[in-house]
Amino acid sequence: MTVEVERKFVCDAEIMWKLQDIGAKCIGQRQFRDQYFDSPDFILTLKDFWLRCREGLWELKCPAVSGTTPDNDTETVCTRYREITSLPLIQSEVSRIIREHTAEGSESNSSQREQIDKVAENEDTEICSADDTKWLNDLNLVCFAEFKTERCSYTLEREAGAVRVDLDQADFGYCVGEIEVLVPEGGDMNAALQRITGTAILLHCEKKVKGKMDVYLQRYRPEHYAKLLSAHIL
Ligand code: TPP
Repeated sequence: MTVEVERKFVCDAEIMWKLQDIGAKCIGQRQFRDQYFDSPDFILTLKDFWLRCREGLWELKCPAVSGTTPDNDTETVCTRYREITSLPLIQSEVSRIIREHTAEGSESNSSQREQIDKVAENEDTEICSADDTKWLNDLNLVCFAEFKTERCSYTLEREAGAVRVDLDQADFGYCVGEIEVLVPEGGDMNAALQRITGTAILLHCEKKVKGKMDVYLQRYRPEHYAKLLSAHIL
């Protein structure tokens, strides 16, 4: 399993020149549509889990750092998420989170619990295709955000390894840059944080900025956004 370490930055008109100046190579441009899912009462995102389908590929981003308040700047501007991309693993992890949440409260009934358990054990889903939505219905998951992104990707070779830079333009009128390093399980997290900070300094892009989802929810899902803000997720 890999951990995605990422820092977002303001994507201004000069950014492409700055990337060229520091020797970053453009590795392609593509467009994709993202759909994000959660329960109607936001069980996943209030725990900082992000379930996404991007062009038929599923991904679950899970918080990779415990809830302690970091005291150094590098840590606060970089996010770290463990990424799960295997659908059966995603299904069992999501049903575990929902099951645990449901066990904490008293609002569930036994048939709801049975459905959740079925998805966890993968009983009904083994022979399903990736676009099958039955498991989403069984877990009562609904799409809360959907948007398209036009992405230009760059790679920059640093002493300790490559750094990826993505320039994203979302179809709801928001642009953001992302500096990203993937750290394999047990890899050197501090080195990755340093490579990202070093790149942000080289690009003169040290100002903290909102992500696409932040802006999307604030605009189109204010109730959800307010809940995430008060839970200190966004
Ligand atoms: N980014 C910041 C700066 N703070 C956060 N709390 C999050 C992200 C949490 N978060 C919100 S939406 C989302 C996550 C992990 C899923 C999309 O992640 P992102 O890396 O923005 O998507 P991508 O670059 O893959 O489009």
